[in-house]
Amino acid sequence: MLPSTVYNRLLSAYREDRPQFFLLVDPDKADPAQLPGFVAEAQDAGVDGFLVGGSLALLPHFEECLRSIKVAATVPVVIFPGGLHQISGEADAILFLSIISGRNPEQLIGQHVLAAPMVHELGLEPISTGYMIIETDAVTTTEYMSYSKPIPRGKPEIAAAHALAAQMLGMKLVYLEAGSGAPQSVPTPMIKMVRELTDIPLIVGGGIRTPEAAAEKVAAGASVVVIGNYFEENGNLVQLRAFADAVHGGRAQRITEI
Ligand code: 1GP
Repeated sequence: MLPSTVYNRLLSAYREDRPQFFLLVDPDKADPAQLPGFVAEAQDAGVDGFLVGGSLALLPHFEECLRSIKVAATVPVVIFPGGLHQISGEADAILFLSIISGRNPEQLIGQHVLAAPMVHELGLEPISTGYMIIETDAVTTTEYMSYSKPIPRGKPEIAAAHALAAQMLGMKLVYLEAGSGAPQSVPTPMIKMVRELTDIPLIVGGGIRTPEAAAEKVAAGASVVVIGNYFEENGNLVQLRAFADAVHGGRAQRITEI
């Protein structure tokens, strides 16, 4: 049996074809006092995990947010770091992200050299992730802050070659990112081609605002669908279950409709 780590949980879900629905919590938009209730509600609705982080940090309460989430969380809580300021032992794991779509050495290896000793010392589980920013009609915060050129959205083969290289380099996850609040999500043919060429879990996020869109990402091959912005509106929380059901049942419409 695989040791119980966050990565092995993701890997088992991938191998057993159980798509996962993760929420992104941006600490700049969160009230720590509200987080335990939000987390409990999300889990009841079927959320499988939480990513916590963001490209910017305007408020100094990252760790407080993590602690508040952990009060109620029974599912993995994973740091999605915007930089070195978002490393903490309060989470279950950290996505050790290399922005492989760009050629900015700081985002490929520089920041990681600074982060690694801290992650090690904290005993935090690092999950090495080949992270790709995918072009949309807007320049997203992720793209701007990372000085990383996105992959053209009409070129699925470029994304697939990057994903394959990430897998060959030993990375454990591939993450296709349109950017938080992006006007378009990652194109379905790109997800499909990355899925066909690789056999590690594939995370897809950015600009997903309907259960149908979430299901479409899963049908194309996403192992984990991440949604942030849409659930920052309180009124949208009633739809959590519809999204969770769409992700969990999304394999049913596989491929024939794409
Ligand atoms: C996670 O950045 C995304 O990959 C979240 O994007 O906020 O647009 O859902 P949204």
